[in-house]
Amino acid sequence: MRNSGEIGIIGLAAMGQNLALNFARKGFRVCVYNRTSERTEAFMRDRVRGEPIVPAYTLEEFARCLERPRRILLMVQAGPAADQVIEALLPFLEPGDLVMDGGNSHYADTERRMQALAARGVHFLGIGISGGEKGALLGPSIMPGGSPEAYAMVEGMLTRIAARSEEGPCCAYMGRGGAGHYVKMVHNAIEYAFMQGIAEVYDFMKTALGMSSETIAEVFERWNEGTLNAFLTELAARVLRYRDPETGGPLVERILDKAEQKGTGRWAAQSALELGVPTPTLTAAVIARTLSHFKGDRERIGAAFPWPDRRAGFPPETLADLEAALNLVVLVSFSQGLWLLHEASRAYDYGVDRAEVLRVWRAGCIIRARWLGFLREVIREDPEDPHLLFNARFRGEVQGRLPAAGRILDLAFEAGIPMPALSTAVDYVLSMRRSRLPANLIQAQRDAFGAHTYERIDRPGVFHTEWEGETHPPGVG
Ligand code: NBP
Repeated sequence: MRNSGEIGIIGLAAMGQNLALNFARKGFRVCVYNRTSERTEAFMRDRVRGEPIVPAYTLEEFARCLERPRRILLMVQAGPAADQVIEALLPFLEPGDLVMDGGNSHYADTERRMQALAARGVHFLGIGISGGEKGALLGPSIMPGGSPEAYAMVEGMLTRIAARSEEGPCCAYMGRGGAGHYVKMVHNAIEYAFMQGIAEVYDFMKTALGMSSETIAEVFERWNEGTLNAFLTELAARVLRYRDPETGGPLVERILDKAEQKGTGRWAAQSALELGVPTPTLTAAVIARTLSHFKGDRERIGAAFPWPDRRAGFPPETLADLEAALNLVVLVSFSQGLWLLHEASRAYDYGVDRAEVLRVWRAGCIIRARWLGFLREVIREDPEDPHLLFNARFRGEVQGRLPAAGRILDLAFEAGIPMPALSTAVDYVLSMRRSRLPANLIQAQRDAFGAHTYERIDRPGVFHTEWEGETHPPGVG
């Protein structure tokens, strides 16, 4: 297949293999390369069954295998590995070729790589890909960012392998520079928050209501029929039903309660803090994973910190309240993520169309949810407003669920159940609807101890006051 490969894939771990098969099964001629040749051999032997896939065992051979301009998709570990592959590949590239990074790279790395390759006349796209291994094979959600010219070189191919919803292929141009990876990062942050919300209501049902995994699975299945219809709701039910072949009991109850993360949720929280956008629920989900790691400390403190057992006497509407609470977490998480995306797009000049983002998330990706159609309508009503909460229909959905969320938080406190996603979601709404917050007292104190100045509500200007009494913390001696 010398010079005839329409697309080249570097990196043949789970994602690269499945994307190669997906492209090939859609009729594209694919060349593949992996640093360790045994992996390439195993892929060709175990998985390729007549699809138009040609292996290359050196980068030179790989570059020769592709038609010009070359279109190359990197599916290697994010971070230094992506830089190393690009560095090694460069001698074999020509101006006009296109390199795409489909890994979970940091958006700032993507911008840096894009500029470095542009200096050599090579195009670069940062592509967020969601859907996990199965999605890669059967149709992922694809979020490409970079120059429109570069995107035009692969639009036809990417939209062919993407998942499809009733609104078309789940692949669209996300914007300039690192927009694709930024959007994927926000996707993952929402995914963290959605999963945290699910984990919290599961904990409530198990710990406070004493329900079995089987019964909780039934509840998630029922919720999946309604507004909470979503990949993650469905998956929660499936996972809860799975029985451990060794013990016969639910496997989930045998799994160590330490949640891992690969960094995208943390990057989103860091970016939000840098841009000054409050995303408390997205951040709380990252922190909850971090906190879960301190298992030994939790056990030690818990043993010395008993909580009264208040399992009896829950009102009959508790399950309906819980469903409303999880809906609230989902809605608020999306609104925080979409605000972040709005501000990032402005700050970095991405030109992101958030309605298109929501369309691309409608199938093939981990945060696929029924709410996305509604959210897209809301955004389209006023695309320039950063806040979904300013939209009457969105506000109605949130407002109607707040009392239930409040009741759940009361009961959770009594039962000693932490609900960081739910409590931050409620706090966020309460804070965003308050025209006056107690930040005035914070400003007064800052001015009193550090002469940091303040503004007034009754006239313009910047003020400082010589506050009376001791305004410095006393020293020793
Ligand atoms: P991994 O993230 O586990 O990466 C393994 C691949 O990277 C192998 O092909 C490995 O080659 C290659 N690699 C490494 Br590690 N260091 C390299 C280097 N210095 N030079 C060349 N190749 C190197 O694979 P994955 O789980 O398939 O994910 C691929 C990318 O897609 C990642 O960025 C990931 O974050 C992203 N992603 C993954 C998922 C998912 O569900 N897994 C979903 C969406 C996005 P070797 O065989 O020689 O070691």
